[in-house]
Amino acid sequence: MKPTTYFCIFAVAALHGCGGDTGTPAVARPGPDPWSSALSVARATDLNPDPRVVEVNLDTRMGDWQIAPGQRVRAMMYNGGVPGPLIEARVGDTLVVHFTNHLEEPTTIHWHGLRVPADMDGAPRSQSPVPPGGSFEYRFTLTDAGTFWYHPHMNEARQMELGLYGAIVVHSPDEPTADVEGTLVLDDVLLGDDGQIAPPGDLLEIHSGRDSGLQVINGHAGQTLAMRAGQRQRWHIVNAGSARFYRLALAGHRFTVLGTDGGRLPTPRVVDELFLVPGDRFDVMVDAVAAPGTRAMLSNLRYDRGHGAGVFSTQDVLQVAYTADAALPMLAAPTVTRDLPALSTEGVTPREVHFSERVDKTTQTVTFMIDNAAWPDVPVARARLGQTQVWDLVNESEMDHPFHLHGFYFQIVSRNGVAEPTPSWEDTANLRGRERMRIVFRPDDRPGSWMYHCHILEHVDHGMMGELMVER
Ligand SMILES: [Cu+2]
Repeated sequence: MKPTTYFCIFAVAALHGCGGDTGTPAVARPGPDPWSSALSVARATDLNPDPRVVEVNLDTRMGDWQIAPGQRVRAMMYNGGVPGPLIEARVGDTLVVHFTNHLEEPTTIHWHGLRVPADMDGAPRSQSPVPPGGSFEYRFTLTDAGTFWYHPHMNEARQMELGLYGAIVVHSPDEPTADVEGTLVLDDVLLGDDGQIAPPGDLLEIHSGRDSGLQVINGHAGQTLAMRAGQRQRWHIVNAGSARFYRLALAGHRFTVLGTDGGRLPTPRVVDELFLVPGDRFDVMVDAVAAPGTRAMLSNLRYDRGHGAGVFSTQDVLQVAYTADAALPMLAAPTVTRDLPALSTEGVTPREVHFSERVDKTTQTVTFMIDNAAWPDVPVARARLGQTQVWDLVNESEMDHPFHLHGFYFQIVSRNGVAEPTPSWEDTANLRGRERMRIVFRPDDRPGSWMYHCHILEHVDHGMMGELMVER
């Protein structure tokens, strides 16, 4: 069977209906030829004929990753690819993953953004590592539509830099119409003098996080994405980089944001830029407003993530090349909505969580801390089921720390006392240098041990992680 791809022609209307859209012109809208570029990545093969069960085999092994034409590096791979296979399902489906670890070191799979039971979360204190040669069956219900991803939760800075990550897209029954739908997994890979992925670096790299190297999308450098004038493309974007922040802009185009980490926004939002910290996702529409035969660059704009860390200069991420085909009529703006009320924080005493760092130049070590302690010594935070949690995340350092909470989506209430304009469900959000960010969430099911941490992989590896114990 010919595998479908990360970037494929997707008759979304036919597969999922086109509820939510109005005013769609009644014209045939052929897509371009199927992508033959390296943007294509295999989709996981569903072994189960039951339409409500997606059952896949997934393994980790060492292999050769063709990162650019003529350039191969030794890598860790899911099912022999980087990224791992795209897992696609519908909300309400059961996902079953038969996982086998063929690496020479233990690993786990964390389902970033999926609201799974604690013992399926692949995190420390909730799952034993899968040893070399070992297997584990992950089985859970997909409760939310959106863009998610999977990756190890052990030796993150090494295993993820070496290629262990993949995307998950969970569709809802009322998907808006797009001509083409695909997934873009962003990463950058640092190569050493020997042409291989560089081993973990020095104090400076641990401090800033690995945020340089070859820019890759869906595992390959120097990509080009075809677009037809008038077309509407839907991009599911995942930032799988170790420490790279993205401020994405596509010259001459705007993005219509349908959703973020925890699925749809209350209404779509039209923006010029998408800001993704490590671990972040976006679900966006891109309307092809330029002329046939033209080109546009998807760029990562300059961003300063704080004193002592890197200042990113503008970099090219993806070339967009318009085909010569005549322009299609533009589609009306998508009108999908979601009932997403702001969670009340009334009567809840906020819990302060402090993020800080300590550099010891004598011993050449750096420690990243939560509440003045490094994992595994960070005091356990406790919460009861149904009890609203208001956390004030206080960054005592000058540099940004992208905050990730396992198990539950949160809303950002305010930053430095300034209220966020629109509620959204997030599992990853940037905590800026010296910022106080208030978040609210309610663990109303799934008791157990849940991690919260900085998603700069070098920082989580060097202590910036804590545990939330949710009790009945
Ligand atoms: Cu950090």
